[in-house]
This record gives sequence, structure tokens and C-alpha cells, in this order.
Amino acid sequence: MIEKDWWKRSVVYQIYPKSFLDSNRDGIGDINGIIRKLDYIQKLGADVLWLCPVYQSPQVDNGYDISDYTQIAEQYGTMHDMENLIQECKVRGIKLIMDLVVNHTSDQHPWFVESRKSKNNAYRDFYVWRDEPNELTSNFGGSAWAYDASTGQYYLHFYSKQQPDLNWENPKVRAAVYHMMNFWIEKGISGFRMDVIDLIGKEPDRGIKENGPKLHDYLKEMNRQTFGAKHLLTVGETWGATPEIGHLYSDEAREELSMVFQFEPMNLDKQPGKHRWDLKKLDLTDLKDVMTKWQQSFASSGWNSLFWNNHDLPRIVSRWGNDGPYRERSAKMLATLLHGMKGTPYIYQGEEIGMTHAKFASIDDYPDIETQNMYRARIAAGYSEQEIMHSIQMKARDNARTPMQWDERENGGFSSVRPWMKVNPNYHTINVFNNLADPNSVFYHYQKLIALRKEKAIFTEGTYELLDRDHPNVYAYKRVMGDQELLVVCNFYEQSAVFQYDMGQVRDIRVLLSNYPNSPIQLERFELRPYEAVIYEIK
Ligand code: TEU
Ligand code: CA
Repeated sequence: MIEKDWWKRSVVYQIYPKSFLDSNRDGIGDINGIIRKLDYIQKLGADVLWLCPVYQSPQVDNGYDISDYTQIAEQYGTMHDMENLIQECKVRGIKLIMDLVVNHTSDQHPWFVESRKSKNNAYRDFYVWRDEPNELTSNFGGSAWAYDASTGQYYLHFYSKQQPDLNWENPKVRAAVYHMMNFWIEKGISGFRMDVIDLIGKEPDRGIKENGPKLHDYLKEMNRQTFGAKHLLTVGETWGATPEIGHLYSDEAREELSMVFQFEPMNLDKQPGKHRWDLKKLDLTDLKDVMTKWQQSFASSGWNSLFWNNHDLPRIVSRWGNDGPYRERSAKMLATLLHGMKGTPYIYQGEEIGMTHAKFASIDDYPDIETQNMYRARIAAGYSEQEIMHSIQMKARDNARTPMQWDERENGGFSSVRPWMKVNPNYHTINVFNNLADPNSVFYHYQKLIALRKEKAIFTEGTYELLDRDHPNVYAYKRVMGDQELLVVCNFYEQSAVFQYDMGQVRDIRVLLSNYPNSPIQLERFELRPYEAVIYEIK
């Protein structure tokens, strides 16, 4: 029998299919490419795979604009390939979760094609139509309203014009979505990652975009009508969640979702009140405070996700680590810091080998619609080219979307023809092949972290306690379960740093994992080397 909360003990691997592996030489990753690499994911030890959208789509936003939820995009393969993938995962004990993008569809979806035909079309109210736009804005820039000449009204789109927002107040929309979800559940998937789910309760006439008043009623209804009794992993993407809001989604008694992605830590290196393109240096104390707040808020009910990366975020080693001489050490430090915490860890493709930003010089090498829109808007607003490109090299979503680096062959082994997006030229050194050949690689560090989590319940269940909050360079915390303890000590920077720990109560101490040889076990005065990170087991 499957346990109700199996996902608390799982580690998820996220795949962005377009950039994973091209099996049929068209320069685009595909489902058969994923099947070829399932043994690799199994070797890493992840037991859940989150697949970004592979549904039929005009690909204006790389599949987050869906024109048919029950068909596979031709560029990715066929429904037969998809069923094969589900099956091949199953034989390896890997659960597959799919992206659920139901705040909006593509403008090519038959519902929208109908909806825009006339004001009295049966599908008119599947979307949000108004006579006049209001002040709401699109997350991709500009107004959230697009004028449609055929009926003389405006429709709502919180993303691109080609992604009209569904009207969740319409019970027929909700029924259609639940029906589609059940279609996929019956195919044998194990859960959903829910795209911008905090927007479905929108009340545009009152200017409400996120966290609308009916949001949680809809999720309860969805839970009852689809996955509720099935013990699936459900994770909501919620950019605006506070811990209080996180509990509304994930507290067991509320019967909504398993957990959410909480983005508060991801906003710590932008200027307050401004967009993430407006950069600010991370303050380690801010990171400690925010991570600790989330860890402690979910100590006894609800659940946390743990992630540094996804397909929308900069790569962590280039962001808060060191993508120069300390790339491997800092990648392992960041992995240790996160995977020692309580929650379900998510690893984004390439993170496990320490992939970095490519820092391309030209805007033409950043095809993402969000980046392209921002570039044009900021050029028009008088920003310098240099300043804009710097923000892009640090924060653009495409930093995470360069093709996966498998080996030293042309295009990093991703494809034998020219890929849809340029490969990071550092694939000659940073690649899976080299990682697998080196027992000290970033890959094996992740493998060990996953194995430890599977082996020791304290990783899942232990409480969390921050140590030495005001230490400017070291992030250290404890996990406690009964008479067992873990101590995690991480030097966040390139300078060596001293950490002091009272050994008075310690009977027995040993190193479970370190990113250096010979980390000390006498910690009265522990001088950490650059980016040194150690997990101790203490009794
Ligand atoms: O992202 C939600 C979202 O708001 C992002 O666009 C975010 O604001 C941006 O990436 C800043 O980091 C989800 C998907 O993950 C994203 O890929 C889609 O483009 C978007 O929804 C629309 O479906
Ligand atoms: Ca292909």
C-alpha cells in the first residue's frame, strides 16, 4: 500500500524537456531523450520526476501556452512515447509528476478560438472579457488586457497576449479542468506541479490578481474531484506566499495540496519594491532569517519544498555560489545547506553537475519572451545596453535553459545538430560524463545527500534550529530527533571563517558528509576553508 505522505521522503528531479536531450536530430529535446536518461536519474537517486509541459502548444512560452491538454506536442513526440515514459519510470520506481497550467491556455486552444468568435458563444465565459481595461498588468510587461477587434472587447492575460486567462468563476471551466486532470491521473501519473496556481482566484474587477478570496475553495473542490483520495504529490507555484498562506495550501486538515514553492528567498537579491532585474547583493543574514522562518513555521503542520533552482530562476552556483575557481566546492556547499533542511528537495536538471550561466554577450542568444519584452521596454526607457545585458546575464530565465551538458561532443552531446538555444561553451569541462568519472564530483555529492536522506529519518523528521544567526559568513543549523542530532555548518563565502561550537554535551561526533577531505571533529574553534560545508552526526 502506498503511504499517504510518501512525498515527504522523496527527492524530485525537474526536467525542462526542450533542453534535456534531443533523440531525433531536430535540435529540440524530446520524450525519447528523457527515456534514454532515466537510468542516469535513477543513479542520482531521485525518485520523482517533474516534467515541464509537453502538451500541444504553439510554444510562445515554451509550452506554458497549451492548445490541447490531452495531446503531446509534436516536437516532443507522441502520446505513445508519453505512455512509454510513464511505464519506463514505473519499472525504475520513479514517479512522474506533470505540469498543470490552468490559469491560462494558449490563444490557439479551441476554447479560446470559440470564445473570441462572439459575445454569446457557448465558450465566451471560459475567459475574462470586459468593455474597458483597468490598471492590472501582465507579468511579462504592459497591460494585462488585450483588445480583440472582432467583438470590440478586451480579454485578460496575466502573461503574454497569447496566454488568455481562464475564468475560474465559471463552473464549466472548473469541471473541464478536473476532467482533464483525471485523464492524466488515469494514465498513471503521480501528481501535478501547479503553474501560478495563486492566480486562479483572480477578481479582475476589484484589481485582485493573487490570492483571491475563492482560491482555496477552488483548490478544495479540485482536491475532492480529482487527486484527493489518490495520494498524489501536488505542489503549487505561489510567488506571493507567506508562511501563513503556505499553511492554507498545505495543512493536511485543509485537504488542498501537498506543498507549495515559496519564493521569498528568491527575492532577497533584488532591490526592495523593484523588479528582479534591479540587482542587489545577497545578505547572508537575510537568507538565514527567511529560510529559518519557513523551516520553523512548518515544524508541526503543512510541508515545505526545498529548491534553489527551476526553469525560471538563475542557476544557484552563478547566483549565490562561485562559478570561477570554487565552482565545485560552492555547488556542493549550496547543495548541503539546502538538502540538510526539512522538506522535499527539488533538483533542476544540470544543478547536479554544477552547471553555470553562459553570460552570452548578445540579446539574440536569450530567446525567452519575458527577457525579450523587458529588453525592449528598458531600451525604450533609456537604460544602457550594458546595464540591461548585465541584469540578463545574472537573472534571465534562459540562464537555466541552455541545453543539458552531457559530454564533450559537439553541442555537449545534447544534439548532433544546431540546438534551439546555444549551449554554454564550458560544456567541454562541465558535463555529465566528467562528473560520473570523478568520485569527488558535484554529482556524487548530490547522490550522497539523497542517499543520506533515504537512510536517516532525521533528515525528514528532525526539528530545525538556527545557530549563530549573526555570524557574517557561516550558515549553521541543527536538526534534532529524539537523542539524535545533525549539525550542518556551511561557509557561504570564499574567505575562510571561524565557527565556534560548544562541545560540552557531545559524547560522539562524526562527519556524515563534507566537500573537503579531513573536516575536523573538534569544533571549539573550527576554521572553515573556502565554501567548506559539513554535515555532522552527533550523539
Ligand atoms: O511562472 C510564473 C511566473 O510568474 C514567472 O513568469 C516568474 O514571474 C518569472 O519567471 C520571474 O522569475 C510560471 C512558469 O514557471 C513560467 O515558465 C511561465 O512562463 C509562467 O508561469 C506562465 O505560465
Ligand atoms: Ca528532438
